[in-house]
Amino acid sequence: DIAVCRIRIKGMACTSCSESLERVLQMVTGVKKAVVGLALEEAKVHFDPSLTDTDHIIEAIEDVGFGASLIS
Ligand code: 9UX
Repeated sequence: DIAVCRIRIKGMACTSCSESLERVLQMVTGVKKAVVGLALEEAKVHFDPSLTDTDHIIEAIEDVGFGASLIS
């Protein structure tokens, strides 16, 4: 199965931020697809729940210096 979550992202200032965060998320084990919206301050992440979870995804975002909190 694939799950989808939405995460509020704080601290992105330009498209390089959102593009690099997308690449970071796509490298997280279990993440199948990640789309980051700069203006929306939001990431939509599709993931395999047998391989990762929202806590891990949020940690990966915080590790590269952005704020992250689960929306849904
Ligand atoms: Mo843009 Mo983001 O100049 O950390 S890459 S602000």
